[in-house]
Amino acid sequence: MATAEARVRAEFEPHGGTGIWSWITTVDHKRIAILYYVTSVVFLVLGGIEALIIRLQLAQPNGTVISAETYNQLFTMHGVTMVFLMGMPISVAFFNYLIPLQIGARDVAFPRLNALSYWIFLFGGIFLYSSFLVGQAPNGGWFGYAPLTSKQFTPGLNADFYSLGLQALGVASIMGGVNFITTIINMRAPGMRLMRMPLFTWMSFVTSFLLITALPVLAVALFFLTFDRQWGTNFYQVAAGGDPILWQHLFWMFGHPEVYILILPAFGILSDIIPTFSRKPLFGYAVMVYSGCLIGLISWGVWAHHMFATGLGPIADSFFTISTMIIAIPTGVKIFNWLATMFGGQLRFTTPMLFSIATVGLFTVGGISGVMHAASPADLQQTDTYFVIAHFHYVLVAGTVSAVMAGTYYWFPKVTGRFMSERLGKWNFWLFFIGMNLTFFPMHFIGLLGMPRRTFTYSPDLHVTNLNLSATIGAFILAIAFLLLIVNVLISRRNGAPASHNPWGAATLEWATSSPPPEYNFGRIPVIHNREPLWLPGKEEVVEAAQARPGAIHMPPPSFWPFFTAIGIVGTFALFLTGHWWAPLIGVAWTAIGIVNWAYEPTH
Ligand code: HEM
Ligand SMILES: [Cu+2]
Repeated sequence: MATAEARVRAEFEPHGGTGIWSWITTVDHKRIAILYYVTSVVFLVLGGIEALIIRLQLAQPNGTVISAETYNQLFTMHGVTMVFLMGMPISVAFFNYLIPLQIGARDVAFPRLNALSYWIFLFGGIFLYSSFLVGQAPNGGWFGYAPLTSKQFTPGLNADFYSLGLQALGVASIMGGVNFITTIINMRAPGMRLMRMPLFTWMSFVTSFLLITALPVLAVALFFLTFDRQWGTNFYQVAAGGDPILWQHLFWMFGHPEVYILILPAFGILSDIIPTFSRKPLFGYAVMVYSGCLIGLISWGVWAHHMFATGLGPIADSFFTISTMIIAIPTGVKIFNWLATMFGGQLRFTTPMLFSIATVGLFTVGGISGVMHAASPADLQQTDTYFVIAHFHYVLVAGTVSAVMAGTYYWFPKVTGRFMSERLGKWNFWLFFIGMNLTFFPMHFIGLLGMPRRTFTYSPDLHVTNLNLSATIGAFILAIAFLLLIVNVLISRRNGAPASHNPWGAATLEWATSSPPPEYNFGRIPVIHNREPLWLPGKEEVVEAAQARPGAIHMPPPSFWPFFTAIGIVGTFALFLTGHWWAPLIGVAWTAIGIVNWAYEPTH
């Protein structure tokens, strides 16, 4: 007697397939999410290896592990990788998997565009890393200041790989932002009002607006750089009336919203996990939504706090000092509300909850040093030193990465139908916590004692040798913690304890579907009556609808054209390296073939 599940499947023809071709042609948001996650973790490992080599070089004064040029390439690629090839896409992995499930949709608004974004990201990352094959990886720092990136000071292809690679990745991010905004506005289940959406979806919504507004600014800056390098224009050339400070303004107009593109998804993850393991609704839901929107808005008005040392003048310095301190207020509200949610709750210290609590605490440490930088006189001491390195690793490693680890342990049962090992999870957490603080806390003092960032050696007279050695030891402990996460994922996929559709007893809609969800997500689109659909009256109906017999549901068929078109788009940028004006036209023609076939392929 076929199970109910099998009968449901029998009526709905899943596109499925598990071979490589099914992954190349998939347009299913859940599978695209897995592609984003796995690829981002591979880049996390690459960025981590770069960081470990940097730490080996800095373990002792006057280190000789690597040369100055290699050091420049490694820290630049470490920063570029961790921001553009790990931090942003791993958030998109969670966006992709969760948004449709949390709002009650069968997929995102533009499934093929979704696949295209992924393939551009992958090929863009491969293009950037191919620079190591020719020994000319980007070496001007992740924020590529002019005029260092000009042809005069970087005659090799280093800065071309940087500008063309980031340009391609920007296209993928903007497409993704448009896709998620359209999905959230148009594809919510009946009754899923905006102010009933889970915080994770809300923070993804705000982040998507930052993606489509901030990445174009970077695109303009990169076009100016490419024009200067390829065709001898003078946007950043002082002698010809250009201005290198223009690059800094453009880069940080993108760059500061960028750091919120990296952290707001993490805030969303915490706001979904902490209520579940406190057995209490999120404290101050509406205020959490508004403070997230406010952070997104204000993030556009603080960029020049990265430029206090460029001599903007007291008025500008004062304005950006105040605006930067103001952004600490909505952030503080979030930290208070997470604590208020836990207060008086029935706390369960599962691995996802431990990572969430650590994220709240350690992110606050990073936030406090951020407020210290906001005071422009103090920043003149701290800028370009290891104090700044400590600051942004507390907000990015103990913020974004720690929350991603929490989210991985939390939603793994939904994605696989199995739990991750809690025993390995606890090891993962404590090694991460100890490694994180041992690596980056000493850096506050290394910086205040005067060690500049981006220098491949230092003198023993600086008296920071032991601090640097402990940072290096910490980095290796952190590396073991990352490996444990990967091992736990690989083992638990097959051997983890089976998980039901709602193993944590959570409140949000994604837990109404089976674990893992079927290709069509919901048998019937449920009607939503409140903010915690699986905690409040009507929860049985919601689950029953989600797992009902599907009937004739149309799901978009697999397509090869996103993969094909992505080769054309990234190829167009890569062919600028040849220096021949006609070469990129080959990429344009290839892309055109992809788009025409895409437009005329049957979707029913
Ligand atoms: C895995 C542990 C990590 C270690 C041990 C580490 C270590 C370092 C070190 C030592 C530097 C400074 C190099 C220098 O200026 O001389 C650095 C720079 C940087 N790191 Fe990390 N990092 C780690 C993870 C991350 C993560 C997860 C992110 C972002 C999400 C990140 C983003 C950056 C950025 C943007 C820079 C600046 C690069 C530049 O100056 O151009 N790091 N990291
Ligand atoms: Cu900033």
